[in-house]
Amino acid sequence: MMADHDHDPGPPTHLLRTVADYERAALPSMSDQARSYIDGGAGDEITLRDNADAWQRLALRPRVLTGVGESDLSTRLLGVTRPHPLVVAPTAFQRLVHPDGEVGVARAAAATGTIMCVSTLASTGAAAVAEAIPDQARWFQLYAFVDRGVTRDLIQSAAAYGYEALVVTVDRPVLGVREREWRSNVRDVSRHGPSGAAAAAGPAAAAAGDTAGGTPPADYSALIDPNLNWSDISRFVSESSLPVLLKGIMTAEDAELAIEHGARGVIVSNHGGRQLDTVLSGADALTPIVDAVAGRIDVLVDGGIRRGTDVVKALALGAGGVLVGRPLTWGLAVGGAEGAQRVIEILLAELHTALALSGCPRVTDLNRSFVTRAPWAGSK
Ligand code: FNR
Ligand code: LAC
Repeated sequence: MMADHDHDPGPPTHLLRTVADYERAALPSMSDQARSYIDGGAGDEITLRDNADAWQRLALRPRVLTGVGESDLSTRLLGVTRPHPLVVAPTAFQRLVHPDGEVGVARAAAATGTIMCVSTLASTGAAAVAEAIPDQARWFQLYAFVDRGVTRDLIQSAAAYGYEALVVTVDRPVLGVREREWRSNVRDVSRHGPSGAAAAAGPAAAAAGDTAGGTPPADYSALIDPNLNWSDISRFVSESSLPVLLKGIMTAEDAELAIEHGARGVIVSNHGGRQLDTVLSGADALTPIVDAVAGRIDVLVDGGIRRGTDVVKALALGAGGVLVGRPLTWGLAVGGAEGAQRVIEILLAELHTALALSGCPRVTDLNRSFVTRAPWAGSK
C-alpha cells in the first residue's frame, strides 16, 4: 500500500529546517494507516513520549575558550572508523510512505556517510539495498523466524551481500499492544505491504531484493520466534562471520549476558516505544548499561533522537553511536531519498553546532561532565 500522493504539497522543502518541520510536513503525505503504523507506540504511549522528553530532561554544561574551529565527528563503531556516530535504525515497510522505500533511505545514508541498518521486514530487501549502495556501510537487522532454516539463510545472505554486522532484535518476542494500529486497521497495511507479502513467500525472499507482490500472510508477526533465547545468540555468533549486536537491551544484567554470549555490541532501545509501554526511555536506560559494559563492547542507543543536542547528550552519557528511526521515515515521506538525506544533514549540522557551543569539538572527547539533570526535569 502506497501513500496517497495527491495531497497538499505543504511548505517548500527549503523551509523545512528541523526534524520537527519534517514531522509536521510528513503528516498530510501519509495515509491514516501509515501514520498510525509509523508514529504510533504501544499502550498509552508513555514510553513513546518519554523517549523524546528524556533527552530534554538533560541540560548541557558547555565549556568555553577551547578552540572549536574544526569539529570532528569521527568515531569508531565495531572497530571501524566512521565519519560520524549516526546510524539509520531498521524500520519495516518503508514503502508505505514513499516508493523510494528502503533504497531511498539507503541512498540518503550513503550520501551522508551514515550506516544503513536494513530491517528483515524491509519492503525492499537486503539484496536490493546492497545493490543500491554496494560499497557503503550496511548492517542487517535480523528477526529470528520460527523456521530456523529460513533464519540461517537470512544470516548467511547478510554476509554474502556484504553486510558488516548482524543486528539481532531481541525485544519483540511478541508484538506490543499497538492500539493506534488497531484503530486504523494497520494489520491490513502490513498484510498488503510488499514486505508482508515477501515474508509469506518465504522470509529469505524478504532479504533478497524487491519483494513487491506475492501472497500476503495472515500476520507477519506469527513468523517471528517467541522462544528465541540466549543459546540462540551463541549459535548466531558462532554461525555468522559477522559481528553480532543485540538490539533492545534495557538492563545492565542483559548487557552482561550479551557479552557472555559473544555479542560485540548492544543497542539500548525500547523499539521506539512500540513494544512494552512504561519501560524507561533510551536516555534513562543508557547509563547503567554503559557502566556495566565498561568499554568491553560497543553500546549504542536509540529512541527520540530529534536534535543534534540529543546526540551530544547520548554520546556524553557514553554511547558510541546513535540510531535514528522515525525522522528518516518523515524525510522519506516528504521527499523520498532526498528528504531522508536532508533529515540526516539537519541532524549532522545541528550536531556540529552543538559540539562547538559545548566547547568539545571532538565527539570522542565528550563525557558525563557535559551533561547534568535539568532543573526543569521534574515538570516534564
Ligand atoms: C521500527 N523499529 C524496528 N526495529 C527493528 O529492530 N526492526 C524493525 O523492523 C523495526 N521496524 C520499525 C518500524 C517503524 C515504523 C518504527 C517507527 C520503528 C524500531 C527502530 O529500529 C528504532 O528502535 C526506533 O524507531 C527508534 O526510535 P525513534 O528514533 O523512532 O524515536
Ligand atoms: C515494528 C516491527 C516491524 O516495530 O519491528 O513495527
